[in-house]
Amino acid sequence: MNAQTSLSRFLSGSGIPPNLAKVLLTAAAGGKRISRELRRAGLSGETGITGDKNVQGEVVKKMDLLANEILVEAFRSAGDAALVASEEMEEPLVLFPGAPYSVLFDPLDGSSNVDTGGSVGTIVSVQRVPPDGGLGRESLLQPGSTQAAACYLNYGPATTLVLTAGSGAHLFSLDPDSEDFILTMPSLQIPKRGKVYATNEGQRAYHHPGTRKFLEYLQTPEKSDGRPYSTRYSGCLVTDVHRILLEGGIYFYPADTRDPKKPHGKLRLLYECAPMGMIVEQAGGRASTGRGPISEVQPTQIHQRVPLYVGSPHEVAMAEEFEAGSR
Ligand code: AHM
Ligand code: MG
Repeated sequence: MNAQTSLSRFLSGSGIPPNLAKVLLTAAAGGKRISRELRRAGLSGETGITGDKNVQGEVVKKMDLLANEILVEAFRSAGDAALVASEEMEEPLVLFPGAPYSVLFDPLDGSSNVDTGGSVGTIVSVQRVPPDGGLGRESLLQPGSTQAAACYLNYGPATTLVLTAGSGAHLFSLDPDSEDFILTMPSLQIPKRGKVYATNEGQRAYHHPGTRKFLEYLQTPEKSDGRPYSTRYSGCLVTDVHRILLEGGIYFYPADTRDPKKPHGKLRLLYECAPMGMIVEQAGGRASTGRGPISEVQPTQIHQRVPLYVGSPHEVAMAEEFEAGSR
């Protein structure tokens, strides 16, 4: 593939089932619209909050809702998703019964960055509709290992799309002139280890002892193995994982004691952790709850939260040892 392979050309030559390719193209088209709206948000009055809270009790930004509408409408007009579920919708929405795939998304990940010019993202998980064709919310309670595809868009200085349909993870850059996604890094390989960690250290007081010990270890100088690590934390999972995918290291959002109603941390399994995990694993990295692979967690609720440790194999294995108390 050369530098001018467009997303549609890549997908049509990739052996990905045409219906699945279509779902990924719809997600990319939605992402393109979100990227456009983000660039003009300050002008169009789409900054700030709506005054409402979402189903999870979190403050909703105007851009959260706009991004959600854009994606729902993209899938509605494309006709290629049976069911869509989102961080911003309490219940899944039936769109096209009979379509072979369902889609779950976080329309605007890291949206607290929008008003201050920071990077944000979109995360999409694509699931197969179960063979019985049932479209209840239970049909979406599938472990990450069975995802058909996943992608994320990072809206930073450039808009970047990273996708996998189970054979490698591939990076596309949005060409602002042609408005095409162009393949710029095929078959990504995450470095086996890195020099960076991303986590919200302000929450240290709420961390469990294993997490604290892990952090202390990363921060302790030891020239022979490259410590101390550096912190890079943007407040956007997509942006932080994107850096780690390219340069190595670990992102983690652990279980903590901050909110007794959220004993498993903050991030949602089905539309944040599972798809980001699939992408990183397809690039040779790992995604864990700290106890085992994210991809093996059997979901019990659509908006379920899990602890997440994702990145280079070396750092994720180390995190698991600290969380298990074996070091
Ligand atoms: P969001 O989907 O509502 O934006 O929440 C997820 C975000 C992640 O992108 C980010 O890593 C994390 O929440 C930041 O949370 P905190 O402010 O607790 O560090
Ligand atoms: Mg999010």
